[in-house]
Amino acid sequence: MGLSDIKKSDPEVYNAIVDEVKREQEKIVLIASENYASMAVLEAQGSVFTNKYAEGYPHRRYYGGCEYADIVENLAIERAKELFGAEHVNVQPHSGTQANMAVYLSMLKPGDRILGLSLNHGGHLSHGFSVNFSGMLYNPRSYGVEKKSGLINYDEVRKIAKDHKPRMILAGASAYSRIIDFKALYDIAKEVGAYLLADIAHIAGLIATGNHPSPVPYADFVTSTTHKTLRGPRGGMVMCKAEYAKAIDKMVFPGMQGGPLVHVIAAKAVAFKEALTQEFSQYQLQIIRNAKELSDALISRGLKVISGGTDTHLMLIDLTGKKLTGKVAESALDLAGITVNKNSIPYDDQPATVTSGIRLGTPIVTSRKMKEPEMVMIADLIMKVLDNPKSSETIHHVRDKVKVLCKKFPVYEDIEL
Ligand code: DSN
Repeated sequence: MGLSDIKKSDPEVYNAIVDEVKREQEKIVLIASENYASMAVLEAQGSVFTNKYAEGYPHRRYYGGCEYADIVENLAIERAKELFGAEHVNVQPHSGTQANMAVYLSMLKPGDRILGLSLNHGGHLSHGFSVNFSGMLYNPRSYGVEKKSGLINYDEVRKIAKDHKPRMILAGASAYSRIIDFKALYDIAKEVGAYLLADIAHIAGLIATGNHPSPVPYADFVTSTTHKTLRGPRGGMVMCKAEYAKAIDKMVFPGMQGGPLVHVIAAKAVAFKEALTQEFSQYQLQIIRNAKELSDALISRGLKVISGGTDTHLMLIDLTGKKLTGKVAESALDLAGITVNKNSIPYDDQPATVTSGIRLGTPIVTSRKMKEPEMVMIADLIMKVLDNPKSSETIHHVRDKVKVLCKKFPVYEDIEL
């Protein structure tokens, strides 16, 4: 990947790109929802397909000259179907929230009741949060996790579903570290006559490789982003049973989007091909192994992990025992070269801008080929900062160690800056 033209024409943007490359190289990024896409994905996303309008679907477009756009969209669709065993796939949604919106708008009427995991307990904005369209247009209620175990109690979900009588139940989370029982949620949905929408954005890579049970055989709709564990470009997708295919396609375009981002769809196709390889399965397994190792190492060093550990790529740390807020921890760790995000923990008494927790995930460090020994080193570095978040000596010491570790696991060897 070369940057010689932008270097001449727009030094301000060029410099920001160079600094971002350095940031990604020189910091240990543990944001659970991020990943570093392959150079092939970046090349497809940076390709001439950014120039093309292709409203419509392959071979049914509203513009001439779509023959190559058709090829990449069909490749993305067919590969996604193979990857997830889905009956129908729409790869045009620009984001995960827009994928969810396509399902809501095609199946629900304003005012219909929905039921999803509470944002404060690890759910997502688009699962019925009050200031999101899903909470504004529909009548939401939420289920949570148990205070003691940190786990979803499916009997409790059933009780709430029987009381609220939702038209759609949302499964999926952005800060829940344990296996989600999609079959149990499907059974509950059917008992109360609701659709099941499984949003697998965080765990799509784990599901595609059999490292987490798949909702695809049950759920009426499965949505995802393509850039988290799946390691593709930033974007969304909808999978559904064949009977809903027409309604979903019509709602994505022309219902709520105009031109699809063909360059992003090309990059989705490339990512799905990568995800179909044996190497990708191994990679997903290592993501989980790394998360378990990091979680165990942090627990043995005195931190509290919600639910006592993880089955996936992420963990949620309760900092109340350390008398630290998520906000303080996030900024101290970032100064030391370790990027995480503050995150509410279940039953948090701090506002979302402060929080009592941080969320850690291992997709990026695993993309950098780090393994269990590095997770133990990272746990030590995290503890040093959390034990002394105000000490500039500690921050400098950890920052130096982080730089050395990052040098051993380079990210962008092929970029000519
Ligand atoms: N904002 C994403 C996350 O960080 O989990 C979810 O869309």
